Amino acid sequence: MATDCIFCRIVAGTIPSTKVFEDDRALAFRDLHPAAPVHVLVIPKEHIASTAHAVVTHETLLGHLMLTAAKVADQEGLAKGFRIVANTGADGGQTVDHLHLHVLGGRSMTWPPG
Ligand code: IU
Repeated sequence: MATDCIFCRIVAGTIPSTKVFEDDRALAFRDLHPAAPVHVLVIPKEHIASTAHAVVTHETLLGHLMLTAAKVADQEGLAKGFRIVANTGADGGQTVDHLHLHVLGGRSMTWPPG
């Protein structure tokens, strides 16, 4: 855990969140500022700063996060489709330095994103 990391604090429960899924390796909670009718963040409980900081020992965990994102989408009723986003680094639009997958759905998405 990184003590100065907001998402680590959410994992620890010292900052509240609206959880939609949790297991031993991952947590999914509703984004505080939703950009779509459904907007959930899927994070590893282990602190990894971004996808650019992931290493080969995280391979199974990264797969688990992707499967968790799909499970959350199913749980949220997004049968018509959804988008999974991993903003990475400053130019990627990442604002919280704890790896996270955005699961967005409930409306038709546009492409390319801004
Ligand atoms: P980004 O990809 O790093 O930009 O996404 C961070 C997201 O975390 C963003 O959508 C915020 O609204 C969201 N968020 C949150 O849900 N709760 C928080 O306490 C903080 C950010 I700080």
